[in-house]
Amino acid sequence: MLHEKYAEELKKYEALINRKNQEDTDFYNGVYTRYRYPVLTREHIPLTWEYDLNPGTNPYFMKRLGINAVLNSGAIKLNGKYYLVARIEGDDRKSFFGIAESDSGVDGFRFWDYPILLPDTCPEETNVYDMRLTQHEDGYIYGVFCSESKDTTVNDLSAAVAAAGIVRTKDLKTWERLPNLVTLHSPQQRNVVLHPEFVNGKYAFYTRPMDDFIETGSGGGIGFGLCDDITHAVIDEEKMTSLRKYHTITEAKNGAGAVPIKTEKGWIHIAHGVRNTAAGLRYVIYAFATDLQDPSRVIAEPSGLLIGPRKEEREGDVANVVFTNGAIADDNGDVYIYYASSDTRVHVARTTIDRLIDYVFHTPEDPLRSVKCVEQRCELIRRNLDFLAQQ
Ligand code: M1P
Repeated sequence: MLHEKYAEELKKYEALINRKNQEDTDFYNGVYTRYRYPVLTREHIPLTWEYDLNPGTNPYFMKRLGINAVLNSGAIKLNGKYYLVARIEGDDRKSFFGIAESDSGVDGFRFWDYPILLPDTCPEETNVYDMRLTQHEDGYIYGVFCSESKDTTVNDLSAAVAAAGIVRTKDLKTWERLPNLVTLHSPQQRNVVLHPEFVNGKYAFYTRPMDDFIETGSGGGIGFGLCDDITHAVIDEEKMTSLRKYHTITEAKNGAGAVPIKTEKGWIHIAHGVRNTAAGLRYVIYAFATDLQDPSRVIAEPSGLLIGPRKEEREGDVANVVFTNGAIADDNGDVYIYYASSDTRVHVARTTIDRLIDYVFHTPEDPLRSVKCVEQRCELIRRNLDFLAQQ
């Protein structure tokens, strides 16, 4: 006999999963369409993951293994279905990955019965999160994620070491764990992305070199490096492809974000950065393009912010976090950008390849000082006023 609460909770759960998403018609910016409801939240977690359904062992129908948040998902389309590999953070603040599947890409995301069970090849690892999914031309789907371990070199229980973990699969069901990425000239890495094509016959990674767990160091930005063998990925030369610059939208880059989208004009990257403000750190999502032949070379870096947080998406002390790990470009040119807000849930924004190209290549370049930002805006206003006067 199931507990009476089970039927009640299941009804709520099914209503949530079956709820149709709607375009937010109040919002307009010409670049992308926002959707009213988040596509993944902690309420999307199946009841079987949190409750013990047997009244014999759970007479009060308690949550046994609670989930705090669902965020920062990688994204991929396979055989006509949209998949998100989400970071699922337990109430214990440790994360794991689960796969949610949808027919539309904007609603109906339902988690598979079981989360991903990664092979436990890394005994010192204490946490994993933020997996980017790359469908590589070698035939595998790769997941590159943040792997966190205790720092055993110092006598400090809170000290951690960040590395890029690598897994691969062909069907999202069976996952092979490969050794973590080694970058010979950067002690730590976070938010690393695998490029979908070989570059000069090698595997190419966008990196975010870090001096320690939090510090990006004196240089910083988005790095780029090649390696011969993905099964023992070592990058001996890491060049900076997009430097961190103070007082620009890319003030402190958090890594390459989503896997780049190939277009006729270049690779389009949708990334996130952190700005320093008097009010604290503020995350932004921006876009830039790299050269088709040499994806380490930035060819356009607009000063606009691609996606900013909506008022109603802001929450608590992480009110300014917007973060993206995944986008899906459909064959018809539609692009779905999955982004997390406030480190609690995943939203979707829809645009097209044409609009992204137009935005990235025709928005003025990232200026270096705030005075120049205003100069740019004045130039736009002047052109508009002239144009209006001619009508
Ligand atoms: O520290 C909190 C942030 O950690 C990650 O970003 P980063 O590696 O750049 O610090 C992300 O998980 C982000 O969502 C989170 O807010």
